Amino acid sequence: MNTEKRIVIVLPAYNEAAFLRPNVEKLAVFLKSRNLPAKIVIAENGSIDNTRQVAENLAEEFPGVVSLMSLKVKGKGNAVISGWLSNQADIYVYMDSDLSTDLNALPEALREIFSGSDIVIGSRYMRSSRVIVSRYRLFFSFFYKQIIRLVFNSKISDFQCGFKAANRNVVNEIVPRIQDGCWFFDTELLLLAERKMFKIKEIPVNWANQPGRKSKVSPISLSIQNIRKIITLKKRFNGEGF
Ligand SMILES: Nc1nc2c(ncn2[C@@H]2O[C@H](COP(=O)(O)OP(=O)(O)OP(=O)(O)O)[C@@H](O)[C@H]2O)c(=O)[nH]1
Ligand SMILES: [Mg+2]
Repeated sequence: MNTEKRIVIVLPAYNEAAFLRPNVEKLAVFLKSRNLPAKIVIAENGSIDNTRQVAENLAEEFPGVVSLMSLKVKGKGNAVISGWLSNQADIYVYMDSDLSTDLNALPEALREIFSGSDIVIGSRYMRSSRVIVSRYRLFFSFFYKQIIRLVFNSKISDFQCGFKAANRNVVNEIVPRIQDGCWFFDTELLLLAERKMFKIKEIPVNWANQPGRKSKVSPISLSIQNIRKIITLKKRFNGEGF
């Protein structure tokens, strides 16, 4: 894909030392093979393994392509939001650094943004999506999205897939209004954008957990936290007259 647009891809990374190098190399090779002049920003905070060192080495080995942001505040949302807000670009992408979403979604997402979508999200719930996930995780994730759809009257099918792209309007107008810095941030992003009538396009993705990697999420405690966050956001929407 030949593009003059500036593309930034933020990879949130926390304790990813074991997987970061192969994944960043894979992404860099992919970008080159597709002629995509994107910058990769590794957004790391407080890892207790040597993720930061691995990221520094990668930034040295891929000058002008890979850079590192070391953040003080914890949370995946904070990492993505800081990575997006502190880089000038035309298109902003984030993907989980374990590359659980197949990279073929990237050119498709960019094409959709070029043709006028404000936000493109990977969805694991479309007919042609291919997803390898345990029934246990599937249960929580399905239940979560159904609750959100009901409470907020949303049309979105997957709030939490770790693959999203947005244009500059979204980053200027919606991202600064996100209040959650952890796991709820992308649900908030999508609900705010949907309310403001931004054009959101869902694309099917192939999705699988990286073999051997342990998730950083505990579904039960996350569900409890999320219920509180849903109530708070609903109140905020009512109060602010969104
Ligand atoms: N910078 C930063 N990144 C984080 C933090 N927590 C998680 N991440 C990153 O966020 C991405 C997603 O983490 P996962 O553990 O796969 O969580 P998940 O994808 O929501 O859950 P699974 O469905 O179990 O994979 C990975 O790239 C993590 O390294 C954090 O506190 N800070
Ligand atoms: Mg994951």
